[in-house]
Amino acid sequence: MSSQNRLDFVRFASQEGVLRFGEFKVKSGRLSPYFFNAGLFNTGRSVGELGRFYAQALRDSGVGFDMLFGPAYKGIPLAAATAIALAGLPSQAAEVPFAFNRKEAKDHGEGGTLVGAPLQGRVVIIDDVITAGTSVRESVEIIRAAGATPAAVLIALDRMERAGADDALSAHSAVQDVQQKYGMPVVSIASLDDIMQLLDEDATFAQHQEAVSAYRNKYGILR
Ligand code: OMP
Repeated sequence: MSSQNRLDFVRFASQEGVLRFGEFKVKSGRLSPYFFNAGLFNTGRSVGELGRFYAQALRDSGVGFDMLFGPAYKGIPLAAATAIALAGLPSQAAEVPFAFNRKEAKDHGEGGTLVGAPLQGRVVIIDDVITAGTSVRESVEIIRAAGATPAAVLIALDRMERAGADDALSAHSAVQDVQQKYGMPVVSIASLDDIMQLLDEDATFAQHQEAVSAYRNKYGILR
């Protein structure tokens, strides 16, 4: 993705109320000056636009893939929206298979926990944000159990923050740990760097700049 596209994405997320500034307790227990709530892409227009950003980021990454996987629950509409957007890109094979899992196995009808296209070939996992990597780990297990290969993780926002407790910060982020552990790339539409650029360029966000910079200095991965 070009830096302009990434900036367009964080601006879009902010306009939709998905990216907010303030004080938010995140999964790690940290108090973050911003939060990205992908569940608020909740209209046909906005989720369609989101799918186009995911599709473009995946295409620009050059990652080879055969299908998409969206982990339940949040990954399900993300995988569908991205598959639709990919199918509309010029010179992309029109069929972009996708699958997702259920959280609870069904014991009637078609049964099982997997829905959609059969998991096969190189599979891209689609998610919103990686914090602890829980959802990625579960997805990798599901994909491997089906005999397919996890090829990459595609996320909306890379928060670029070091994992671990305050008194034992890791040198790496959860995203970097996922890349290292599974030997596959994590492609993001945008990152904390792009959010900081938005704050820098747009005077309406000026009051949040200091808090986000301080958070980046405290928890950000080393450059
Ligand atoms: P993992 O699947 O364990 O990596 O967790 C991802 C979680 O990150 C989601 O459940 C969200 O609640 C959370 N999250 C966001 O969605 N956006 C943020 O900006 C920050 C977090 C977070 O809690 O760190």
